[in-house]
Amino acid sequence: MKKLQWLQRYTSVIPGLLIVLAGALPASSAMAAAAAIPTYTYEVVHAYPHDPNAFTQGLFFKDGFLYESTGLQGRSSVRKLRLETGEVLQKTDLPRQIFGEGITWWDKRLIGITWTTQAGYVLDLDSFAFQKEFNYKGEGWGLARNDKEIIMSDGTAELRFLDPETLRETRRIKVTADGKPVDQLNELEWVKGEIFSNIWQTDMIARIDPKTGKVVGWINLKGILPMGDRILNQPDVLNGIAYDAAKDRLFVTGKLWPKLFEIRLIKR
Ligand code: DDQ
Ligand code: CA
Repeated sequence: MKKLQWLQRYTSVIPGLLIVLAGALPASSAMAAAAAIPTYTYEVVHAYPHDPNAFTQGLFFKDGFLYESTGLQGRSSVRKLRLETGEVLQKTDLPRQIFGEGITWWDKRLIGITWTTQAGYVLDLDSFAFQKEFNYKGEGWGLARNDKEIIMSDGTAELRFLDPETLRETRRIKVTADGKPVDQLNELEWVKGEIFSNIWQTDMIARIDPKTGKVVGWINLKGILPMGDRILNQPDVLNGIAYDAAKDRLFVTGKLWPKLFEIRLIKR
């Protein structure tokens, strides 16, 4: 009897208490919403050697080879690599004043952008011979492509789409997760209808719906490069995603990383 009275008294209070608690913790609803975005971890399928002096800024895979651009003033370059050995098969240095950023390709051309010079360059994809320069406003960070367009990041939460022939901007999307902008979008890759973008200075890759700009998945690569291989408090962060569509292989590396990994995603 006593127990019942106790129960009656307190059950009437509990709903009110919950409302008060929910109001006091606005983060809880945001966390619940964040939990709705699927997260992925990874499994390393292969680890390959990668030049630890390459400050990786752009990466793509084409016809059996990796192409990489590197940054830093006076150390920027474009390279063609053998995946299995990391061997540099071909290389051209960019002018000293240029800080190299993302690269992609279209037909027989390799297209690259630079960090703060508001200028990009076009090279012959086979010979790496310089063809022309083009311009854009703002910073240049990552580049990627799909069947119709070139996609560019600039450090903000916006992605630009460029016409592959004129290299002029045609439109933009804003990238959001739970309605909040996601900035620091860096190296990009088009993977099976989504845009993958690593977030600068984190181990996270956002999977972005190209129509809405919404983040539809987070890939957490925490621990992929053992801490012993990292220079503490240095800029050797995850940067570089390449996809081999023919063999459905996904590659990642980072700035100054001694390794490049083929990974398989695991849904948590
Ligand atoms: N960005 O590629 C994210 C756009 C810029 C990276 C700039 C990092 C500069 C670090 C310089 C450290 C010198 C070892
Ligand atoms: Ca890429």
